[in-house]
Amino acid sequence: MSTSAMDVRNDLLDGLRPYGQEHLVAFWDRLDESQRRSLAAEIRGVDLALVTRLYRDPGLPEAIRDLADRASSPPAVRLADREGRFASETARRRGEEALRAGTVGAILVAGGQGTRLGFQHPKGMFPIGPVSNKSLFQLHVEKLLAVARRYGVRIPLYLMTSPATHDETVEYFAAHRRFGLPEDDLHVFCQGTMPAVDAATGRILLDRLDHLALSPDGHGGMLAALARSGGLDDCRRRGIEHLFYFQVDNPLVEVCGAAFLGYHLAAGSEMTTQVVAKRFPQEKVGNVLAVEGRLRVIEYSDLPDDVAQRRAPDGSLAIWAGSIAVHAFEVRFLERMAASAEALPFHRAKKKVPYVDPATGTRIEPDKPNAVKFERFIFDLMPSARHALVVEVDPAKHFAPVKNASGEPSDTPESAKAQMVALHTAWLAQAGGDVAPGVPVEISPLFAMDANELAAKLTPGTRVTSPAYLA
Ligand code: UD2
Repeated sequence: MSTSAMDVRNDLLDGLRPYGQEHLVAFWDRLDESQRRSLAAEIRGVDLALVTRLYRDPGLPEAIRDLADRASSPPAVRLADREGRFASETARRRGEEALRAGTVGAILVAGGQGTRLGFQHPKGMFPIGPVSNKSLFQLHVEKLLAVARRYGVRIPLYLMTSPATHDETVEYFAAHRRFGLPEDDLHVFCQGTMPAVDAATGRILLDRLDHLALSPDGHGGMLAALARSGGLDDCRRRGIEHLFYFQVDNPLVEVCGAAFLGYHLAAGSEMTTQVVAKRFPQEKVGNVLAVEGRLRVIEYSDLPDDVAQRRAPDGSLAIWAGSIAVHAFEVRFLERMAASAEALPFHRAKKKVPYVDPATGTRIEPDKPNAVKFERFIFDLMPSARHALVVEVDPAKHFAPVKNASGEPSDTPESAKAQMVALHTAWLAQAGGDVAPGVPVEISPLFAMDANELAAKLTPGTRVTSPAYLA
């Protein structure tokens, strides 16, 4: 080993020793020059004091039980009442004013690895159009373009990737000319990572001899990454005051919905979140709770089962409001939060993470959870908001998550496509058309964003008898 390689190793060891992480350079002499450089850079990028503190910290469970015991369900405004009439035209008009004034932007988080779906590319590339086969990314961009066109403005898209999805996402958008989004209106930024640690010892895991087991730091990583990438400055420069936030995996999301934004604005809310009425206690959505006048979200996996099962006197779920991870943020609120390192706590999750055995250098595929991963969740900003608001939406119109692979019982590509077809079939019926039973129909957002827009374009009496894509 050259003297300089020894120096680098010794230097790294000095930093690692106080935290008991010396094993990370155990295979130094087996690495070539470029592998050493990349491993050294990865090690230097880790906040070892933070990782040590997080591993030792008992985590949230006790605090969460305490919170859950003091919590009640939040009051929520309803985007549409049970009959489907808009609860408030005033809210819609307010949202439309902001859209027309060009003060609204959008953030799409797409850094997740989509492991459950079993798709080998960024989830946004997954083909979801029931007839068109268009991808989630294309669908989201077309929705954004349709809103921008309706209000005669440009709406910037801040798109978050992770190291696992970044390059392929960028190439995909370039290959498709951003699906029509002007270059200036797409700001792609990459979130940070956190190392996985051995659950029994707290040692950081090596994924390969020259590479740490790193994974995205949760969608809460958006806050720091948006600021770091210049996204918040870009908002300020363009006069964007509010950001509509959504996840890549929901093809039914109403991107920049005017009524939703209108409620957010009318309430002077710093953070507004969409919820659905949970169908069963352990549904995989965040639970929105009110604790001593502050709203917060407790993730489904963190909510103790007995608390989730609690019932109101009328038999309905006491904790009923499920966050579908669609939010509106005031940009000034994000700026204030981004300035505070402690704004978001880390959550721990036990996961199966393949690793290199530090004693032998062999790679091991564990058959049960062996590691702790640390992630931040963006919804943890909610208690810090001076004003926060909950808006209830109809899941049939707003929520069709694509989480699991085909064949699983729920939240599959098939269930999402079926929901899209059902909604578009209903729009056609409302617009005076008719679809033969069992025939799939899909309406491009660029053709119509709702039943009213469709009615203006459809010849009355239109009958669809074979698979149709209206574009
Ligand atoms: C998320 C919410 C859950 C509910 C549900 C609705 C969390 C922790 N849970 O559950 O409360 O609202 O969605 O569908 O938010 N992502 C990143 N970077 C990351 C991790 C995730 O960009 O490091 C993105 C990911 O690409 C996806 C979204 O965040 O768009 C949700 O991630 P998930 O699938 O891990 O969350 P899930 O389904 O457990």
